[in-house]
Amino acid sequence: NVRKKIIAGNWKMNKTVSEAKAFVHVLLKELEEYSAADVVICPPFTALQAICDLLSQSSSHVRLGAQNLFPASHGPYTGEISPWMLREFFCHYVIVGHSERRIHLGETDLFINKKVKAALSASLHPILCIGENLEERQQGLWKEKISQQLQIGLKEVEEKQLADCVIAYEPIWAIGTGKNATPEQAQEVHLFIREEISRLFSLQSAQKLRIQYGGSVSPENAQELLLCPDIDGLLIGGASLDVRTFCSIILNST
Ligand code: G2H
Repeated sequence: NVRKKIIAGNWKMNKTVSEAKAFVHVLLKELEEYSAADVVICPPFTALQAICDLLSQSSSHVRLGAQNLFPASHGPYTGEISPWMLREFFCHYVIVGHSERRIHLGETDLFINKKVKAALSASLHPILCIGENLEERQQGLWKEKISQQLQIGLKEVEEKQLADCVIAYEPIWAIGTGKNATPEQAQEVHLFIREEISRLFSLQSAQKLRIQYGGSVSPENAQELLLCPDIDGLLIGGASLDVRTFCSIILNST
């Protein structure tokens, strides 16, 4: 397995600028010279500038990610942020299609596809989130759901651009519930995602693509999830908010 692990913290709507700075000070100390896995933090937009400044003064490998973007370069889109605005803060990644945005803001697969393409055209790495809800899992419909989210979400993405994408499998029933998918359940879906990517693109591209797991990741379950052959990293919400907890997951992961 040549895929480098990628561990990202999704802070969601948490942390003021001063809280974010305090977190990053400790993070940079704890992860000084660490490079075994790619580490990404995704703060709210309001903290991007402050964190960008701190990262630029350090030699750390920690990367910055945003939690969302709007698929246009500029224009009359009140309250939205363009890919180029994120590039100003040296964001490398951007989360796209998180289930919380699909649920609370009505984002559709087609709109998410526009965001994936907008991110790629601005040289940002989209982290495309997909995953089924509890009902779909109980009714045995998760394959159909995942397949549709991939097919539409990655529509018109060129094969060479796929190398810049990350997929995050986040079963909705496991998000913020304290009830993570078992390593067996997650591995089964991750393998299915890789097979779908192989069908949509090629086997070679599928083997290179990094697929993260997200949903109630904690220091207790992170290691066993990461040991699964098709789990290439983690997208961590709640457990990324405490810097010591987040670092312990990273430092024990490789
Ligand atoms: C899933 C995850 C991070 P949590 O949304 O994206 O959050 O780890 O709190 O379940």
